Amino acid sequence: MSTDQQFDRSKSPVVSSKTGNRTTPTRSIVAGVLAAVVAVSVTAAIIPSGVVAASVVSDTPALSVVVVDDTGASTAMDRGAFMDGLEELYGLSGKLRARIFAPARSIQVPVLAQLFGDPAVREPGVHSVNFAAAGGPLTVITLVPFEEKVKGRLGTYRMGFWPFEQGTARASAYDNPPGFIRVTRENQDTQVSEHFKLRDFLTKDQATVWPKYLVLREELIDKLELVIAELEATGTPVRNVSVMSGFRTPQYNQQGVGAGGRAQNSRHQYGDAADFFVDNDGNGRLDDLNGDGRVDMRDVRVMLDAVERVERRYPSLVGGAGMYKATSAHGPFVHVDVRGSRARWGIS
Ligand SMILES: [Ca+2]
Ligand SMILES: [Ca+2]
Repeated sequence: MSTDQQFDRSKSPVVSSKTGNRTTPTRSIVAGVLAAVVAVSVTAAIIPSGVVAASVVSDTPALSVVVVDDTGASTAMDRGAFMDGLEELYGLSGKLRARIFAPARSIQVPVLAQLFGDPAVREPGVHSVNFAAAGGPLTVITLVPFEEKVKGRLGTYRMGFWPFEQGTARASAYDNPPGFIRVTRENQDTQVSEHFKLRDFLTKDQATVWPKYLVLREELIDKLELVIAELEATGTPVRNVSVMSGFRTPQYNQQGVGAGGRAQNSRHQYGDAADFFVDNDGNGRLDDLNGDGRVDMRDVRVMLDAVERVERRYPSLVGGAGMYKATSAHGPFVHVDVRGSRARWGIS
């Protein structure tokens, strides 16, 4: 069964993640980070070329962040702004390591604006900073505007045309994406969250063409991380998740449209869908998650049940989910997306 049947039910626009319940995971991260800040002075430095340096300094009881730009001027942030920034930074899962911005949009997260500097992040690109207070690199991604796609291409990378461009989009969730992440050989391993890298979501074609371009939504990454956390909390250890299919350019998606295949308006074209499976043993197929000695739809069900619990807890991340059987081409897997309304298919 394809996702086509589900498309007509999804008329409502994507719900902003800001309306979600952001209690436990984020707060524990904030508390953890604050503990680290109180314990030691922490320094962050831009990795590639120095735009700003930032220090998080402890001055108990007041905490402040001091940011130094490349002219030597320093700016202090108060504790409240720092707290707000951190809570925004890591998503509902507390595990995001990259934030994605449209080029026209100024950075809404104060701590990021301070850390990265506004001029630097207005340039489309993948900007990383080693932020020790957060336990590792953080990345601000500024999108290449959608309008830079010409005749279905960006440079030599083929993308095709989105449903809205072809006049077939029927809901605001199917508007053109705001822009693209430029993925290079050098930045493809950038960690977008604890478990995922940029490369995990790339369309699986045009292997020799660089740079490649990617549509990816933070809400999807956040949801995948929450599903992993849910699996772990309920007795399924997760050391490796394989994303079989993340973003699909429209030209690539189109090749598989048809009976039993991909949907014309597949969410994969919007960067908010992933077909994935837990693969701790790294053999390229789903593991025996329920421990009954077989790999089948019951193991897909374990993943789906975790998705259901995550959606109940975080209504802002609601979306589609489907179970898929093994074929000669692939093992069983689950599809999830964050289209903004509930859709289910292939459930057994
Ligand atoms: Ca496996
Ligand atoms: Ca099993």
